[in-house]
Amino acid sequence: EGEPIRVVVTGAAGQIAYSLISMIANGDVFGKEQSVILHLLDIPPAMGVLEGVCMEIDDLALPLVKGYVKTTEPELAFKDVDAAFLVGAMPRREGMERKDLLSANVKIFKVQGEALNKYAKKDVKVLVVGNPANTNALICSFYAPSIPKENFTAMTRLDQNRAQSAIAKRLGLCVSNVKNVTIWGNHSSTQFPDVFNASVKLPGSSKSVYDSINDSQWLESDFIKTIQTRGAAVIQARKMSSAMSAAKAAVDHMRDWWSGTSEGSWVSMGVISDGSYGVPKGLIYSLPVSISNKQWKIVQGLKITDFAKNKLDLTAKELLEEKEEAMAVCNA
Ligand code: NAX
Repeated sequence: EGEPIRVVVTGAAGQIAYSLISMIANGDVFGKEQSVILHLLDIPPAMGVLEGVCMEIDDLALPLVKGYVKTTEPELAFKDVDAAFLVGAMPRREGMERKDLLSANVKIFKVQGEALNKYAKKDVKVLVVGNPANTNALICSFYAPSIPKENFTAMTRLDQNRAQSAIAKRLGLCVSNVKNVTIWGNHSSTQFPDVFNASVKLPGSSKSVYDSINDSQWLESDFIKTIQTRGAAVIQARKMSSAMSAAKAAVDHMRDWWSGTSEGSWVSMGVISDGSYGVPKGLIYSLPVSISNKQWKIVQGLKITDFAKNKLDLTAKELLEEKEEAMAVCNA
């Protein structure tokens, strides 16, 4: 088992964390051989609930858990951590736009960036889930200049999973038959779920999703709209935002970052843009990445149609605006 790694989950008393913590504790992220010490951060009014969560961590009786730290103090929460799930934020409620959330949430990520900078390991892997995830990750990185920018990522894996599942369902196949769906841009309704480069794998054959579905009308309108607004649809039905699926997506994201992607396949992560695909440099933008040795690399050479290019630009524009607003909040 070796040395335990330290893993922080913020918003630890919240609904996503409730699913996420048990999966981390079970070895679903860092492997069944890797023991963990959980660092659980939340705010003072949530400490009673967090106490209950800790009781349940005890009661899970999982051998990989070597301890936990329950705290309201960022300096304790981020001390020597190897991996960070930044989930804690004010969640979007029914009828609320992401923009309303921006100013409240960027302040949280400024504080946490500063704490990561001071207290975390320099190779810490940071996954931001709390919305607006891309911009929060950017702010967090900005305030943690001693940690490489590549170590800050935002979650669009839930969008990827939603898209992959919707395609599989339409074809009556299993999700594992659908490969290389890409989410471009912001985790918001401007995201572009792209199946142009995706394929359907069946034993002995591989076909593009476009050819398999053979309905470009559906693929370029209803499908995209459904994925873009899926979060709102879940809120409307459940009266609460996606939690079980969000936790699973966070597990998928960090697990792939930790152990790599398989040859020829890629996943989508919000990462610092380097100008690839004409995306403005210096945004946290969801891109197709392949991963080995715990390092992600932007997949190059994917075909971008004019239709797609438009969508890539639109979501970049939103991220540039968010960045500007966020910097204004931070500098105020
Ligand atoms: P909950 O409201 O259930 O939990 C949030 C928790 O964060 C609460 O316990 C709260 O006390 C805590 N918190 C607030 N401020 C904090 C701070 N400064 N430090 C530490 N903890 C703090 O929300 P939940 O449903 O768990 O969602 C969490 C976040 O994930 C929200 O921002 C939500 O919008 C976002 N989501 C992001 C998704 C993505 O794909 N990137 C999808 C799911 C989800 O909507």
